[in-house]
This record gives sequence, C-alpha cells and structure tokens, in this order.
Amino acid sequence: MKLCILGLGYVGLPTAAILAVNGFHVVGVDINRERLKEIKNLDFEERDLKTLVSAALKSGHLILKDKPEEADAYIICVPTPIDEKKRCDLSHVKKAIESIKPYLKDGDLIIIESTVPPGTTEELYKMLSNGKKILMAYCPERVLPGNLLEELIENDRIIGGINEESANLAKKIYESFVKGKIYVTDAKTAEMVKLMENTYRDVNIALANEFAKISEELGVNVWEAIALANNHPRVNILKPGPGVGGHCIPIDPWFIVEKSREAKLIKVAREVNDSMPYFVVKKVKDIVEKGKISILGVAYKGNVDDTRESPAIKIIEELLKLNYSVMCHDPKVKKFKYKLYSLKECVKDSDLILILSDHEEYKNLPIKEIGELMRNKNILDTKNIIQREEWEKFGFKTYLLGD
Ligand code: SAJ
Repeated sequence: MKLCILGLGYVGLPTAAILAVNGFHVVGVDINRERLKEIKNLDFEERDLKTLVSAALKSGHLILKDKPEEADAYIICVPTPIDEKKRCDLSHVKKAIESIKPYLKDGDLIIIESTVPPGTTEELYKMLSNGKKILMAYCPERVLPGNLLEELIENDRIIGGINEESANLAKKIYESFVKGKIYVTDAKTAEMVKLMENTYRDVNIALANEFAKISEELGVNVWEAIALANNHPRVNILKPGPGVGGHCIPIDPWFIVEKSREAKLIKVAREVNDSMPYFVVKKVKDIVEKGKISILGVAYKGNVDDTRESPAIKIIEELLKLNYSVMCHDPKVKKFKYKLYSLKECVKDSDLILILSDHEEYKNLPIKEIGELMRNKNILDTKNIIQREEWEKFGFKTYLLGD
C-alpha cells in the first residue's frame, strides 16, 4: 500500500518514518524545502527520531517530496493555528486537500490527523466526494512532545470514520505500528475527543494557576497546599506556572468555543492561563523596578527545544516594553525569536534571574559563580524547581510564584 503523508512537522515526520519502517511505501510531503533539508540532514532534537528517520530513508521506503503524488491513502498532518478571532484556520488543511485532489481515485482514503473543530471532517468530505467514492477518517495525534516516539507507538488511538469502511481501512494502517488499543467511532466524536483531552488539561492548569494567585493574596504557599491536597485519593491538582504554551493546549479549547455558545468555563480557563505572563511580569516589577532580567528557559515546558506559544515570549515582550534589559538562556533551544546567551553572559550584571522552564539543568545551577556575576542577587522561580535555602546561603533573595 502506498501512503502519502502531507506535512512533515513533529507528528507527520515520525508517522511517515514509522509507517515506512513497517513496510509501507511512504511519500513524505512538505511544501517547505528548508524543512525537507533539515530532515535529510537529521537536524532535529527528539529522542530516537534521528535513528528512525535515518533507517526509513536508508530503506528506500520513505521518500521526501515537496509535492504529493498518486497514492492509496493520504494522511494530513498540517498545522491548524487560530486566527485573530480565535477561530480555527483551516487553510493549510484545505490547501493540502486541494493538492491531492488531482490524484484521488475510487476507494482512496484520506485521514486527517490535524486538530480541527467538531464537524470539520464531515464538511470536508461533502466538499470532496462529488462523484468519486472517497473514504475519509479523522485520527487525532495524541503524542507528548519530549516523549514522541514512545507515545506514538504505545498510546491508544481513536479513529473516527465517515463510514465503517473508512474507519476499517484507517485502522489497518495504524494497526501496523500502534501497540495501544484502537477505538473506532464516528468522525465528529473523534474530533471532540481530541479537543476534550486538551481542554481538560487546560482547565485543570487554569485551576492550579488561579489557586496560585489566590494563595499569593492570602499568604499561602500554593505548592505546599497542592501537595497536601493531592494526598486526597480523588484530588490531583496540576502545577501552576508562567502560562500555558505549546502549539496545542493554548489553542485547541478555542475550537470548542467557536462551535458552541455553551462553552463558558473553557473560555474563562483560557483567559486565566493567558493572564499568567502578565502576573509574572507584575511580580518582577514588585521585586526590581528597573535593570537587567536574566531569563532562564524559553522553551514552552521543561526538557524540550520547542518555543511555540511559549509564555516566555509574552513575558519578554512585556519586560522590554517596561524598559528592562533582558537576556535569555536555554540549554535546549536552538532557534528563538530573541538572541540566546551563555549562562555566564546571561546572568552578568543582572538584577534578577527569572526561571520560566523546568529544564533538568536548572535544578543544579552553579549558585556561587552566578552570584559573583550578578549586580543584585534576586531569583524568581515560576516552576518551583530551585532549592531556596541553597540560594539563600549564597545571599540570594528568593521568590516563588504562588507564594
Ligand atoms: N503546564 C502547566 N502545569 C502543568 C502541566 C503543564 O503549567 O501541571 C504547562 C506546560 O508548562 C506547558 C503547557 O502547560 O506550557 C502544555 O504542556 P503539556 O505537557 O501539558 O502538554 P503538550 O502541549 O506538550 O502536549 C499536549 C498533550 N495533551 C494532553 O496531555 C491531554 C499531548 O498528549 C497532546 O498530543 C498534545 O498536547 C497535542 O499535540 O495535542
């Protein structure tokens, strides 16, 4: 069976590679030639992905192209961002479908993996099927960046078919590499399931963030309170932080909001999480009125190199607007909107260290050396990863989000 994967991003690439090493003939398509070059040069971070992609390319089962070609099934893994009105921008999905239209023949299957608002697969199907017998299914990705390959193989999958035949054929493809269970349902339910998963996480993080704000107001350490509350067998409060980043969780809940007027809690939760960067900036202002801020961690979460929608971006923008001088450091990230410095350069003559990502490296920083380089020894930890007493031993004033 020949497959064409459209969009070789963080989901499309591993999916293409894993299907290729499992015996399918795979054409991996990305309209961005730079991305194709990166893939050929194995220029990406994710654990084990290099080995897999390299094996798939060497086997000849994976070939890379900037245009689709005739195949038996097409898997669409292109981005679905939100527009200014917080509505899903389906233009990449529509373009991808347009690009395969000339090759579609009776019995071909189109699978959508990109996150989309409920009802989208059915709508696209109606636009497409005219005269031809096309099969179509929605099969959302659910992998966690940072643990991509393992989750791609081990996680359960949901397949939502436009009809039974579509779902069954899609199932055959995923069965080749998925070790988790594969659940079959209709397309709209599958779309809703994906959005509910990420919305569940967003709303729960919002609750933790709101607890952090309330705790500061009332003089409680939120981290201690959460740890104690989580001893209850039916309580599992998530962690507060400087905001919710990544390309999924801050975006997906809006796809529900755009489709239903009943979505109230979801919208407020989004707003609470979006307010966190401003809350952090206010804390910075309360600690130092002016001077240099050293940001440690610009990735959207710990131990990944990804900065998409990272709360660090908003925080830096706001600090610059307030005329602070800002330098950033991140041991994982290679490309970022702002220049990245070595740790020493970043903390030299600084007035405050601001920890925004919980990278492993930040748990054991050389406190003494850092202290000697700084102008004022202040540290604000938004992730609760430093040992405050250790820093205080070296004369630091320590501050914690939610305390
Ligand atoms: N965060 C907190 N507090 C927490 C947990 C996370 O502030 O207790 C923040 C993180 O720092 C980060 C953001 O939330 O900025 C999102 O991180 P994440 O680890 O919760 O999620 P993602 O975006 O890396 O991946 C999610 C996953 N979804 C769920 O766990 C329900 C993943 O399984 C999905 O495949 C992925 O979104 C996606 O692509 O949709």
